[in-house]
Amino acid sequence: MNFKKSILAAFAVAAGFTLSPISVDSAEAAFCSDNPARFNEWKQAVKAEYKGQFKASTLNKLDKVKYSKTVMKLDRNQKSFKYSFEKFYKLRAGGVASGARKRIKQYAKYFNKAEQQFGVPPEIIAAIWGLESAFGTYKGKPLPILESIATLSFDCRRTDLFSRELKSAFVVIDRGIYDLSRAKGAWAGEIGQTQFLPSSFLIGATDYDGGGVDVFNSPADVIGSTAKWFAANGWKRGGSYQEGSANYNVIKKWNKAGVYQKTIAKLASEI
Ligand SMILES: [Ca+2]
Repeated sequence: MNFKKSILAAFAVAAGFTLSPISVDSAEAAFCSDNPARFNEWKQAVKAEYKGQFKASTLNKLDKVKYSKTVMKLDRNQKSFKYSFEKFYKLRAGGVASGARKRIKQYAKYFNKAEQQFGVPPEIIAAIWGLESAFGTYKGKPLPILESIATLSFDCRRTDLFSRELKSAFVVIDRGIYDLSRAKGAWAGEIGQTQFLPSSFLIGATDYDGGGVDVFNSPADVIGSTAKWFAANGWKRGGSYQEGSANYNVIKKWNKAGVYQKTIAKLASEI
């Protein structure tokens, strides 16, 4: 019997659940629900779905993962960017330029290496590093990454997106790049000091100082990995990155919010 159909048939009779069959290009979720009651069954379904594709040890990382009510609460209470660019810039970019210059000096070796290897200038990487985590000094209240991603994948609001991210997280673990089951990040499962989602982390992950890729603790790896992501997304060496340029289009891929994109470009030119 087709596993997915049987799962859907089995749950279709359960009243009170939002169930949707999902079709994701390269990742498929068994079902989704906005009620935590079936989370454990969902985890088993996901493990069955990926059996043979990933090591058992990778898929077993799901066993201890719990449904996160905190993540759901934060997901439902999101405030959209209503700020004008001027206000957003003042709030987010204030004071970042001087910190960025300091890091560019301090980690010149890695910034230079990244520019040579990937063509991405230090000020772009430093602007993002500063905006995303105040150069790793802002920790907030970190949540277990795999728990956040699994909960958002199970939930019906953004199942497609987070089912892909969950699959990417399995790839990261399976290849031994980083054990995300032991890592914490912002509530949507962001990884490291420049806040990669798992799919972006897979593209960027670079080890610049030995010892494996660690974008949580190693500034060298943060710099190398962020630069590699930009190069992989089409960054043109030596090109302008102001609005309308080819490189600005790469900045747009980093973050969907227009005010944030403008902030990156303006802050980088200030640095
Ligand atoms: Ca490293």
